[in-house]
Amino acid sequence: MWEEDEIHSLNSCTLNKLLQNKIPAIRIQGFASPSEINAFKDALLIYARKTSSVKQVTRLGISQYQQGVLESKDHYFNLAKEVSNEFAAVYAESFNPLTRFIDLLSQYFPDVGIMHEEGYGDYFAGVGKLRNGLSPIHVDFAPQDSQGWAIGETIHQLAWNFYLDIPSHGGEHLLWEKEWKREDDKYMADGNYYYSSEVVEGARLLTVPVQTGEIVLINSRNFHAIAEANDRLAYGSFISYLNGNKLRLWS
Ligand SMILES: O=C(O)CCC(=O)C(=O)O
Ligand SMILES: [Fe+2]
Repeated sequence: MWEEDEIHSLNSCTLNKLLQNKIPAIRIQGFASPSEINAFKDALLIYARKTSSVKQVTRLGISQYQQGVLESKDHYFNLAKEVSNEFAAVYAESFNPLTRFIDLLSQYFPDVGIMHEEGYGDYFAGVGKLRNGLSPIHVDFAPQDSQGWAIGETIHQLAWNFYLDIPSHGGEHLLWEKEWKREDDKYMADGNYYYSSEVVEGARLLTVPVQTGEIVLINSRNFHAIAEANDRLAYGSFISYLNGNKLRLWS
């Protein structure tokens, strides 16, 4: 899979290689100034609606898995409208990392936008994740659990995270050189989305240190986890590569 271990900056070539799973990650530095980061962090922590899938994560915003797959499509898209309005207020008080990121990607890819569902509207995109403890081994790949949704047609899936507050110890991103296949689900924890460590046995592990202020993009079909940390705050979404050479963001 990976042709090299190095983590490169963003350009058309690295973006295509990440989609093809030929490199492990892309790192973007200097995305926002320290004052923008602080303003955004404060606004996010005050206003964003808190929802949760596991006790280690306080989710600021919603997720298609938690409010959609586990509840219903109607529920997710009703909330998507409401929460997108709430987030517009958060951005108005600080800056809008979502449109800034879409503009940045658009410099390297012809067609980038927010994911849309026929008959329902736009997906919500851009969720905050405040973590305490470790995040277990998992993958994020919509065709695994989202048949009947437009994202079920995802060909490649990336995740981007803008790190807003990273503790000085721990919180590294753990990335295995192993792409999810249906048969791996035999290692899935009962009734949950994560896996026992047997699933990555023998696969190469890359530990990616992350820092406040930077963005890291991964191919989220690979197994990944986050090392133990307290009050680790990140913001981001998924990016689906779809037929017609499109990139579409959603959370
Ligand atoms: O915060 C991170 O480093 C990664 C979080 C994660 O699992 C994801 O964005 O899919
Ligand atoms: Fe993930």
